[in-house]
Amino acid sequence: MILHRMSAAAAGVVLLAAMTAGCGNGNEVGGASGTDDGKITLGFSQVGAESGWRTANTKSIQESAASAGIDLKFADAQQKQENQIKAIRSYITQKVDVIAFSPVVETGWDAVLQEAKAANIPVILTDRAVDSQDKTLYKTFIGSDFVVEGQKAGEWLVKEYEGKTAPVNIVQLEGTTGSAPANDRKSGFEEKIKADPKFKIIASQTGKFTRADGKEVMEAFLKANPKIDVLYAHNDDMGLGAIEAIEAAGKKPGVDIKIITVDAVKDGMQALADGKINFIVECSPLLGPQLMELVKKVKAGETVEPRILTEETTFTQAQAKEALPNRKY
Ligand code: GYE
Repeated sequence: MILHRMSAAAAGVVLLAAMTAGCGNGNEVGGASGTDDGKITLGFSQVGAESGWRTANTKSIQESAASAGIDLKFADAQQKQENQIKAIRSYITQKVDVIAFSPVVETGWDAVLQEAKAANIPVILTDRAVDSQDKTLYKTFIGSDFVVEGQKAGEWLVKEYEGKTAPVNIVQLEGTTGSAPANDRKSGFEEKIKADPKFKIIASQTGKFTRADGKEVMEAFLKANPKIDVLYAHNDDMGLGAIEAIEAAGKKPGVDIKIITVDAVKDGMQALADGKINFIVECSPLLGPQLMELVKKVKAGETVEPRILTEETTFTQAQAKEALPNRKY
């Protein structure tokens, strides 16, 4: 309990530092509401800076707010729900026009979303979902279908091992525990492979969507399991960390161990083109322009679609080589 309180206090300090550090560059949580200059003010609570995907997503949101003439108040929650709740409460106090956020985990949002609703501030979910039963707590949810992404990963694997009967030992690096992409990429993948008993998930653990944790967990997987045929990582960064661990163990990533990841950020695509990853399911982080359109619409009181899906594709090694030169993130 004491420990818990201490970590909450420490997190508060981090958030405060983020608030002050952002001053003057349009990133601050604090400051007066921007409504007096006639501009729309958007309070955005970001998950963190855990991956290449997230960096590209933040850039997309900041750049498109600037070009849409929207006053953006931006806070990085360092992958902590308590920081996101604090940021949202602060946006409510500042009476921003619209709140948008990418929820780090799916559960536990109803209370703060009810506060936003009571203050008449529309909320837009970007990238990740919440599990609230009350759909009036937010106007729309814009982002990918993570179940479909997991299914695409599973379908590729089923095809890759078509006609073979030997057991296929799979290890899985899961995203942040309790997050929508970790839950859904896992269930979509497992759904596609479960019909064939040769596919065996022999280990599955979170690597928190980061390179460092991906590497560390893969090291442990390699030590505990002499025969790993396939790695399924819920994002490129964990896959890239795992590649380092595989190489350090004297094995060839992409050959001795086949690797499937999700995102298709530049570093992932490069590893795919280099033959170290075998297949990537794309997840686009470029949500900024659509988000700003939605912000304007909800501010104007227009009705918007409750679910807006991002279009995305998949990449083989040959397709990655072709797409790399024009890749934006
Ligand atoms: O795949 C991962 C990031 O929520 C879709 O979060 C996003 C995921 C993305 O950390 O790299």
